Amino acid sequence: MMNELQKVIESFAFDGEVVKTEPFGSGHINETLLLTSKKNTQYILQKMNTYVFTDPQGLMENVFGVTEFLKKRIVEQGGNPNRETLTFIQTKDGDLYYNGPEGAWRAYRFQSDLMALNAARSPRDFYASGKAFGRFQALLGSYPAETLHETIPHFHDTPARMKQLHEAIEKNASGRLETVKEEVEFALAREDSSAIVMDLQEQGVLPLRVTHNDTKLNNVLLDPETGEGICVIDLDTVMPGQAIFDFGDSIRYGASTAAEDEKDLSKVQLDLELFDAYTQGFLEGCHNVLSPAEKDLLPTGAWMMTLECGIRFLADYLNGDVYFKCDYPEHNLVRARTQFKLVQEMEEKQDQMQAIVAKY
Ligand code: ADP
Ligand code: GN1
Ligand code: MG
Repeated sequence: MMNELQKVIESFAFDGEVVKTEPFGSGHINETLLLTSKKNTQYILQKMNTYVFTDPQGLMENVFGVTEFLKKRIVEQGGNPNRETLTFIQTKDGDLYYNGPEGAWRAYRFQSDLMALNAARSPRDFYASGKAFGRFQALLGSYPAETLHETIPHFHDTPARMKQLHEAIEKNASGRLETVKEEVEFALAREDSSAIVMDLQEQGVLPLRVTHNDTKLNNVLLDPETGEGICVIDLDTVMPGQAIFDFGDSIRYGASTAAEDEKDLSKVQLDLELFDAYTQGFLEGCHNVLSPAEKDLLPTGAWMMTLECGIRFLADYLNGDVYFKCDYPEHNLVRARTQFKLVQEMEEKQDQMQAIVAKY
């Protein structure tokens, strides 16, 4: 009898019989597999996390719309659309994804000549990722935002994330509340400042743009030879959002001197050289579409994304690790602590960050 994974694989229009299947990448949300066919073609097969993404059809319509749009823009600019954006593989029935008792699965062509990094090897890598995310946003500048499904409502609405933390504290589903008093206090001490960006958005000071919303370093593929940022991936959260949050989430993850789950907090600092490199790359990639207010608020975007991510890890720890993939029981708490350490670093280095932004 055919096992479940085989049945999923059979449903996609791959070129040649799949002969090898291996776990791949280090994303926190989806289950990612690398497939190799008899013809030596490789594919990424992903089981979408439907706890996180409750509308896989809407999500895949976004991915379809965005990749088709990007391909056209890339061709206009004389680029290679198959290299510079994701190409997904339809099912044999012509659907955007496979939906069955085995879950919701989608497949992409594997970009075997590009690489994803979990940490920048040098400021150059980080500059390159900034340029790619900036370009991504510039390319989507004329995308019809009203056609996008909101795949995760209130995704970067920090006050709403604060509310979720309050709910997690109240429920204390994991019974861990007693052990995280210090972290909870740290987060709640910043509650009053958590609405700054949403308020400016409501006042029309900060415009909504079509943004990526998950701009971790490992969500852009680089050319291993030239070091250039080529292809932005992980398009699941492309939605109307804040440009300063795309900037900020990259800084949160990539401008730290340590990994997101480093246990030794003395190793976790904000690296201003990396901050500088990313700022330069992002602004170049954006082609100066950002308003003076947006530029001025780039450091705030970094601070807010780091605080928000810390809150999300902490809330998930209290909820019993239902959202982010964890390798061990304290994983989410360790992650929350690195984020809060970075928040503190950003508060201390605010003037230096502002001076770097002013340079460009
Ligand atoms: P998650 O939402 O779990 O982060 P991603 O879509 O980011 O899932 O995929 C996880 C990892 O798989 C990426 O960080 C990258 O290393 C790799 N990956 C995903 N798609 C591709 C692709 N088309 N080509 C090459 N590598 C890919
Ligand atoms: C998740 O999917 P991945 O690993 O690229 C998360 C981001 C967080 C990040 C923290 C859909 O990103 O929002 O910032 O983990 N994605 C989703 O590392 O929640
Ligand atoms: Mg990812």
